[in-house]
Amino acid sequence: MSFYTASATAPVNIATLKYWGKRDKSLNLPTNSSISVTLSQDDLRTLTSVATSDEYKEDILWLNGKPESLTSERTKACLADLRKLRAEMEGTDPSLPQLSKWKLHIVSENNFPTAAGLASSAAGFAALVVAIAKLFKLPQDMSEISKIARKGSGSACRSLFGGYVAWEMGDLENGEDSKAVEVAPVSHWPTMKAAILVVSDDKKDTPSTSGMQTTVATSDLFEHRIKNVVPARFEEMKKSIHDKNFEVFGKLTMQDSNSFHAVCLDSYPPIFYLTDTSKKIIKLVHQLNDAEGKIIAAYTFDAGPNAVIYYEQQNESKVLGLIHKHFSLIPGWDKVDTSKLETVDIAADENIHKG
Ligand code: 2P0
Repeated sequence: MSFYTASATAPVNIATLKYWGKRDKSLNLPTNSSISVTLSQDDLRTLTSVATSDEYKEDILWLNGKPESLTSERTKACLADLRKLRAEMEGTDPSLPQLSKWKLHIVSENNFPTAAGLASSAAGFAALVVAIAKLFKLPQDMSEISKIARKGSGSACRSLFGGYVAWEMGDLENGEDSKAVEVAPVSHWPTMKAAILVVSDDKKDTPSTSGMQTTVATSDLFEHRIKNVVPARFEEMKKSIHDKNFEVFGKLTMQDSNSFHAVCLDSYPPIFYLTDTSKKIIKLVHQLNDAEGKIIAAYTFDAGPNAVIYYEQQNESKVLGLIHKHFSLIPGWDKVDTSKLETVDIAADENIHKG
């Protein structure tokens, strides 16, 4: 019996310029480019181990200790692409073991509750694809591999890099140019921090994939967003990261979160992700920034009510102090579990994908 194994971890990423809308559903090709910040793996990450053997009879996945179906089209697309690249290697070097033909056993675990309302699919598909790419010893770079992770879940492609990451939408129909690239490593802006406010850990109302389809099909505002707003914002946000300009970065981040939730509201039927508590967090951050006379904190919300607040280390006590104070003062904050207010570091480059 021959037996090979590999492991990889992948962190969660939080978009500061949101991906919302597909131009091709099966290839997960987006209608706009996006930008994210990758969080530290010490805080939120998926660990995936894979094994392959000529004696395995079927592909099997265990997710957080439970057997899961490996029949989803997305997972199948990722496995097929990875096996195709391995088969190409085996074609040019017949001495290699024929791993492309063997079945896989996959074990995947999150170090955070799957139901925490935080995107787990991004880290999950990123770890799965990187672990198998390692097992197969694929020579492709991370941007190339990110195209495979993208087919699993769009946002997963961004979790293959640490620090600040762009997903370039590309314009080819086959998706060959729709990939993740590094904007800057975490070491470029070491004072950047993020706090996650878990407003609710309920399963989200409208799944992202169907929500996006509704928005693309029905929202007029969406057309405006992807044509007139995001292209310029994409360039401005990258520049703000290169310049380490928190005021610009923070303002663009908040504006883009608001724009994304506006197109959700403009969808028909409307999609609501923000709750009253989310809106109170938005107001609080603006009050704080107004009182400071400059932007020192920036909120962003994904397809759910939980907030991620970006700030710089030197402002931590001001930002977190105010949030803690208001938990007890504002009606509605009692729904927020303060024990879940976490500060997380931004991913350190050297930690990414260590198996
Ligand atoms: C993002 N979100 O850029 C945006 C912001 C949610 C709001 O990517 O269908 O799970 O798997 O490609 O990546 C969530 O959608 O969707 C998402 P699929 P995905 O992070």
